[in-house]
Amino acid sequence: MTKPDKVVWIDGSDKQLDELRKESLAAGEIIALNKEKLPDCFLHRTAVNDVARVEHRTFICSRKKEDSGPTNNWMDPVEMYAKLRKLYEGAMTGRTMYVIPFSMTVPESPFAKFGIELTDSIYVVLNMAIMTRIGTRVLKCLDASKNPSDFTKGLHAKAQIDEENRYIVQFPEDNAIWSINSGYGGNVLLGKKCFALRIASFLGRNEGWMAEHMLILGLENPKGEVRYLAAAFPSACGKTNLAMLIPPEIYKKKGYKVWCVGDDIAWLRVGPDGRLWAVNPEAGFFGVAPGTNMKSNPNALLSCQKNAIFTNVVHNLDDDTVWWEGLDKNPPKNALNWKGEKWDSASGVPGAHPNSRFTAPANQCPCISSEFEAPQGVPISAIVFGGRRAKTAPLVYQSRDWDHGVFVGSIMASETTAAASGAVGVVRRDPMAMLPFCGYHMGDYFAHWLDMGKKIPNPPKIFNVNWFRTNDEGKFIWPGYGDNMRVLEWIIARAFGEAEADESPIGYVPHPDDINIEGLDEISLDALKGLLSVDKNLWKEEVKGIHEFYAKFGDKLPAKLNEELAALEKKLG
Ligand code: SAT
Ligand code: MN
Repeated sequence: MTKPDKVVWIDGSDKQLDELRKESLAAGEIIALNKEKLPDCFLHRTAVNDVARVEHRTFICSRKKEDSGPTNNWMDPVEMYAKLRKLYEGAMTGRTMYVIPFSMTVPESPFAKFGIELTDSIYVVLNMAIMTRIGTRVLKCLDASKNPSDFTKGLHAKAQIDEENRYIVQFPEDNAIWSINSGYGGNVLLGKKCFALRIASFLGRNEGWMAEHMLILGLENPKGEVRYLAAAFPSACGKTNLAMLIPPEIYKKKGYKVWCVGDDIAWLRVGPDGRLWAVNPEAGFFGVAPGTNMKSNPNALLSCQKNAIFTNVVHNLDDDTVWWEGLDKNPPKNALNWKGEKWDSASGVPGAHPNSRFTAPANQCPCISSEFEAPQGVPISAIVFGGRRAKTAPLVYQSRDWDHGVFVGSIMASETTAAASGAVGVVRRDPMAMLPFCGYHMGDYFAHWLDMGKKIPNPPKIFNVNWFRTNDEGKFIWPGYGDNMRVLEWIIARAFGEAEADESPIGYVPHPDDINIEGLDEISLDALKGLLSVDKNLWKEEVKGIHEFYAKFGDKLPAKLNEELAALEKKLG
């Protein structure tokens, strides 16, 4: 259909990847960076119209419309295939098609799922080589696998990078993903959102497991015990920062450590011991660059000092390094912006795109967990939901039980970010941070969550956090970053029944004394009280919004969630 001139099978060897880098360099698709300062690192610029996920052009083409649901775009698969076939016709003429066998999680893991991505972009090959396990090693496992649902077929063509004809399409019943007219991140690295979330969430429902938009981290206490939590936040709300958090000095001194298992996606299954176990299906980080610095996230910065790909950041021409807003206070003088234009930092116009990214191998992260590639994953003691909310949501609260926790996840709302095209800063409902990533009807997804609760004999406790509450001047009250450790400590202690809490209409909130603010000068006990307060009037407003949102799902909304909503209304008085 796409009629490539050449077909190249990706074997995953360094030799082949090196040759591809050379070809990509020669074609001007990537730029080599400083060999001493950033060894084996490259810069790539996407087309200016192609800088983020495109939710309005993303489709879930299940056979029946009601299986895709009110939160997804849908088209009849027969129609969609026909429409796309025309766009793919001859799209690779004069180009090379790369065949990338890839595996989500280590291919030897019993939880592994495999895919083949066909693409005409070397940038995609090089990114997939970091983000997933690729090559002959995967083909062998794929050969041995007996379950057809273990294999997803992905097709990507850049075509003309034409926005009007850009389509990111999942066919869940066919285990197929077709993507065309984009060359950017989540639209084209098909192992990531398309497969590991949209297709995998559908598989998980059918097979009794969960694919979630969650980071996974391990918190080591001074006794050397490591307790794991998984946390769901919308794109560009700090998952990568939380996953690699460096505890404040007072914690470090006592011997607390945080270990990163994953920063974006978790696949969760009930283990033989009745707990919920999680693996990170990915092999790398595709993190937001702006705001990443030696204070906010040194581990992320250290992860991308070699073998990394930078997309849409500033190019410092003096020493062939990269820069972005918030990296440091010294923007380069002689530089090109993310579009490749001469850039003057004094102009006040940002040089890096707000959704510019680094792609870095996870095993380069200084705090990568020893369990990062453990085939059975890690046992999860707490699930944390969170979003960006200037008001309403307190710093942290705990759900009363699993079902109430599902309710808390289902009513998540967050201000939109630059990770997707469209307006930024608008509050929207984003249940479990899965709004753009659920591969089937969101009402059925809620039912699956409730159902999983019955299947996990020893379920994790469920929490909600909000690092983003602002004061009257619009400034964030909570310092965030490493200091989020103070909240995680309470969460983990609660999960193990080792901490106190107060009852509130929305769930359990810590008593201000329960959050350790030792050594945190910018927060007074009064400010903390404010952060933990639950404003009944704001929550009554919130309830109205939830009613509106729930109405979308009609009779697919599990009755249990309506009961939870009624209970909340009653508690608010
Ligand atoms: O573009 S990605 O989907 O990979 C990143 C994100 O939006 O979370
Ligand atoms: Mn994400």
